[in-house]
Amino acid sequence: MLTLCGSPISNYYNKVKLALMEKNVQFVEELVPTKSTDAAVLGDSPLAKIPFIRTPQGGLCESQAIMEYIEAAYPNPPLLPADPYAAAKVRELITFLDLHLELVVRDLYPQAFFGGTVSESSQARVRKQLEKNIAAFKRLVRFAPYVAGDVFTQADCSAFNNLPLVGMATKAIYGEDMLLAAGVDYKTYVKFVGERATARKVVADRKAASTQV
Ligand SMILES: N[C@@H](CCC(=O)N[C@@H](CS)C(=O)NCC(=O)O)C(=O)O
Repeated sequence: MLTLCGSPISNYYNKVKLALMEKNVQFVEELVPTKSTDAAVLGDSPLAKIPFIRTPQGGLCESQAIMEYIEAAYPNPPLLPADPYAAAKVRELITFLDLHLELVVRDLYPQAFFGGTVSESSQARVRKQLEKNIAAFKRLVRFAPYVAGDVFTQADCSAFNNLPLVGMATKAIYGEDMLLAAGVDYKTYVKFVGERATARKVVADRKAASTQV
């Protein structure tokens, strides 16, 4: 049995959780806070980031490494196309979502979500980077109706949990949702994917956990 460790308020935790549920993999959840100094946690996730999983063979961190493990260990139903090029295009899109959008906008979270402040120079730097990266993402994303095309893939596990954060954080800091402003209609997409039972469970668990913190 797999154990998914972290918190249901984390977008990367929910990326993996959505994939596990889509694949009907049996797993249990264990609440582990970020920035743990616990030796066992650091053994599985040396940067103390969440999520990480515990497998019968040992621990594993980094959400995309976990996604690849799950895909290989539980191939059905697949969340990557069989065709190597199509599968690589899904991975490419995940890189844009996780690295070029979410990781960039993350610098705004202290002020957007946690009552802190982000310097004006940092705000300006992030905005410039995001303008470029959102335009690039727009060239790749399909919304047809899923982010990579006509089937639900790993990229949807990332998009469903990351795109709303990009929208909310930019709206909070700059007064405009930079995705919508660039013509990326992720809201229709999130509503569509949000109708899946698996996505509903992710959202319900996130809301329940958010009211506890
Ligand atoms: N690249 C990592 C990112 C995970 C990540 O940043 N998780 C956040 C929570 S959403 C975290 O653990 N933050 C605390 C920290 O970075 O110390 C992944 O894909 O798993």
